[in-house]
Amino acid sequence: MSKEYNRSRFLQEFPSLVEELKEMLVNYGLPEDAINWYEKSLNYNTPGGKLNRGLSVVDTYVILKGYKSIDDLPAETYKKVALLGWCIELLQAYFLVADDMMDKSITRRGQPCWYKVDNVNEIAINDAFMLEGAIYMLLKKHFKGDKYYVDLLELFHEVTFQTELGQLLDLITAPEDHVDLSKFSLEKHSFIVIYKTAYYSFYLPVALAMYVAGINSEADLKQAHDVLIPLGEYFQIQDDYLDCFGKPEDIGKIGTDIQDNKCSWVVNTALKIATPEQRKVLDENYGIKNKDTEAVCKALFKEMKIDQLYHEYEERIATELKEKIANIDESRGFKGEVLTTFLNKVYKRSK
Ligand code: DMA
Ligand code: MG
Ligand code: MG
Ligand code: MG
Repeated sequence: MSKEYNRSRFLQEFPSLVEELKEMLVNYGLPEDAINWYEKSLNYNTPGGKLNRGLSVVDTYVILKGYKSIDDLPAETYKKVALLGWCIELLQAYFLVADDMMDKSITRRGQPCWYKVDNVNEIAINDAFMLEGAIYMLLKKHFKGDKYYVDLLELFHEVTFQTELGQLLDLITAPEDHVDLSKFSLEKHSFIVIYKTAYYSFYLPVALAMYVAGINSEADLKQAHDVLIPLGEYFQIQDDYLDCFGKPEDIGKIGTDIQDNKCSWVVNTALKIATPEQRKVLDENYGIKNKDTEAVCKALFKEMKIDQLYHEYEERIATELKEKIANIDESRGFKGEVLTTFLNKVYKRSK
């Protein structure tokens, strides 16, 4: 399966979804300027990323069904599975539009954050809601007749709620006006990232494909969960690492975690090993909206060799996950290969 081919095939599906959503607005009698606004928001916020989550639904389904490539799928089946992939991308778009406002970020995917675009501002809040709303309009239109329709709805609802729990804890652990590093810990970090990232980015695409493929016993969903959640935690630890150590050209965004007082893996790892002097530097410089104090923190993280600790963590977790995958019970139809594919996409990524 060529990665580029799968991606372009997946992208080809998007314009028709935009048309379907616009048609719904036409049927509600909305005026043209509102329809154009929605179209612009959909196109600006949904397809510009790596599309890993959406593509994963298709990849997972192909593997579970034992196909060789996406071209072996009946056209109708491809459309349905790709639609679920786009629903995750819409969920991601919804979270990101809101996340960038809450994090006061400047750029996303190499362009200004949506709320930073001229004339958008706080309307982005409603645009975020409408990106989420698109998921349920599309699911109803395309899946209402399927016996797993309610499973899909419940899964999207629960995973959305779990993500919001993670975002809540992320935000209240990083208040803007008050830096208190004693509120941080690697345990709290683990909870935040599992909820704010791992569920929707890793468990959701696989669970969706499993429902469509009919491989959906509690035991198999749990097997997927038990690898994908720690894998998602690893992915967000990479996000935290890249926020500090990555290049903006690679990651498509400018890191804000230090200035935003974020409970990131980087600062938590530093806190765990800091000498009293290093701790004092962090207390005085972390979480302040200022480039100079940010540079002081970055220099300290370099001096403390946090990047080396990150690479050690990366090797440790990859080995652990490979072992878990090797022990997957495939007797009910689930396949460890689904998880290996995910691990290979994440391992040592730089963007
Ligand atoms: C993002 O966390 C989580 C969600 C649910 C969007 P983040 O703020 O670390 O993401 P980013 O670094 O991409 O803004
Ligand atoms: Mg953010
Ligand atoms: Mg955030
Ligand atoms: Mg981040």
